[in-house]
Amino acid sequence: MQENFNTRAIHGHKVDKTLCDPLVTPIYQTSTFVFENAAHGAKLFAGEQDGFFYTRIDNPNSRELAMCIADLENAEAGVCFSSGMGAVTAVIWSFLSSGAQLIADKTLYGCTFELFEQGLPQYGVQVDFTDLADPASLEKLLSPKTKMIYLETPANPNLKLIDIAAVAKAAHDYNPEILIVVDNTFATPYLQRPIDLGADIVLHSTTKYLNGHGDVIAGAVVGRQELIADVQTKGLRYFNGAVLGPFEAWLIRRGIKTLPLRMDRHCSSAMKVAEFLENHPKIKVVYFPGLKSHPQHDLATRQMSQYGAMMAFELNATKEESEKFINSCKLCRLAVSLGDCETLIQHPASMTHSTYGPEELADAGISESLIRLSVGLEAPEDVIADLEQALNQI
Ligand code: 7XF
Repeated sequence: MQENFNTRAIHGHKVDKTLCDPLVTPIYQTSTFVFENAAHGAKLFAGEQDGFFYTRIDNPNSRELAMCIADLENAEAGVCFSSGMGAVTAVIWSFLSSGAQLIADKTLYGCTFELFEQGLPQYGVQVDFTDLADPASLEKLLSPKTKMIYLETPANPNLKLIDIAAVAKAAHDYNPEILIVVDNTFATPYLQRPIDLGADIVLHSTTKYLNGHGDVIAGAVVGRQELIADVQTKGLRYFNGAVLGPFEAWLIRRGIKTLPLRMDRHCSSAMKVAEFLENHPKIKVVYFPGLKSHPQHDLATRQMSQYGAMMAFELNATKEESEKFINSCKLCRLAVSLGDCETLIQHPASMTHSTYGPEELADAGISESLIRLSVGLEAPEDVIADLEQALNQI
């Protein structure tokens, strides 16, 4: 034991790690890990031996979470990020370079759209937006430069679906090297597993259902081992450095334990809310894959095990009345994000999708009057009662 107070304050007494076997993996809140000796450090850096040495490179909590999500998605490997956008950009930087062509569906989360539309052309990447729900439109765009196809299904914010197996088959028949990237945030692996349908890479904003409690921003990417090694070494390690902190990883790992229970409840409540809205005279249209009126209800039944808990709708009302309706909701909180215990309501055209111009919104099938609802875990009759009283205000 050191004699000096300052030194004792720093090195103190360390608990004997062999005395316990924690049920839950502890939070490894440390930036660096001590080497056994110089040779050990050199081996870890050279990749000749597995182990943790610096939290930006890898950390036990983020690795455990990444492996858990990969397992649930039937993927070989995974890597976590400090945001969903960190995950999106890491995939882009890892696989696309100047001269490459990216074919993307035109209905995407607003910041993903902005990255593709404004950001990537700056680096010489050709981006073609199309409606991937129409397989013929994809075949027209495929070219020797096509490196990646990117889609969300169900798409944010209008719940458009894309047949993952059909897109993967058309692209891979043309060139098996084309990477099919699916943002599976809205469905989660509990409802839909894109890798089983032919996708190469699946990514998530784990901010949403996987964490499930509205208290974390994070992302993840899963896929084949060799692809994830690229995302980890290029995308994460030096292109964007958007590493997930140990505490956030720990929280999301905890959230995933109840993912199936939460999703079952989210889905059954959402069905009740969607039916209520569809039958209300002040509602013009409801977009929810579980309703028979959804144009792709059959695809939803084939591709997803349940219909999720995201929906969008339009009122038979003026812009001012729609705004009054949103402002009148009390239990349904007026906020972006989704997949939380709390029901969240928001206006995509002026919020999550304000990166789209008016013509781009129309082209992407995002009406200016669309309202998006993320049905939470409250008693569904209370959510319905809140929507009803808000509808009564207009
Ligand atoms: O970086 P984030 O964790 O916020 O995730 C980005 C992201 C990626 N993919 C999809 C399908 C998403 O929905 C998001 C984030 N969406 C939030 C929303 O639509 O409410 C962002 C609020 S501005």
